[in-house]
Amino acid sequence: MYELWSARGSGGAIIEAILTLANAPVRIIDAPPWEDGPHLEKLRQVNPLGQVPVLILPDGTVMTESGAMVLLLGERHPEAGVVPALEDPLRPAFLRWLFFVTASIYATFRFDDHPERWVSGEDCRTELRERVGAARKAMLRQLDDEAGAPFFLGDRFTALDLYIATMSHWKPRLDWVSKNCPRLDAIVRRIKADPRLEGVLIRHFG
Ligand SMILES: N[C@@H](CCC(=O)N[C@@H](CS)C(=O)NCC(=O)O)C(=O)O
Repeated sequence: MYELWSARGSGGAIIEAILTLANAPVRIIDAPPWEDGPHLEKLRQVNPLGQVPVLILPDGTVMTESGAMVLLLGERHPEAGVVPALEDPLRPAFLRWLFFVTASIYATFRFDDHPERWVSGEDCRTELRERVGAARKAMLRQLDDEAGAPFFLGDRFTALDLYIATMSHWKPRLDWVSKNCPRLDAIVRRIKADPRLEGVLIRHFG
């Protein structure tokens, strides 16, 4: 049995969706990093960054970093169909954009969600928020330019579509994505209409 430390509306939705597609048993532990409580200390014990998702494998191995979890679950549960296999010609593009969404986009939220961790003074914090927000919008536009249809990689559904469906709910939020990133918006709608994922996505995003 897997154990997933997650929180409503977080990137834990991506990992939960993959485990659902794989039909893999999982125990979900609600550990919202943005709420005070005794869970925070426990979360820091498994992930010193205090971030979710954290995936504990059936043998007790702790994994942080959603991109690493996606690749591992893709290997262990190929039936979930979310990671192109080694010989698949789509694999290089998948890897490129998986690292783009995780290392370049997802990683930015820790800066404008918590500017006080990085700079002091309200002016600096406002500027940091604005610059990170603008950089993120530019990256979302780049992602939109590269997006295929009906899925990011064309005919093939992958974990990239789960990241797009999840992250589009975060800043600058779904309304902005709908207006500025029509291809991403179409992917979000497509993923939300997938009956296999309805339970997970409604639980996380309503
Ligand atoms: N690089 C990490 C990013 C994880 C992350 O930023 N998670 C957010 C929730 S969606 C979080 O826990 N934020 C709280 C914080 O950074 O303090 C990953 O891909 O898993």
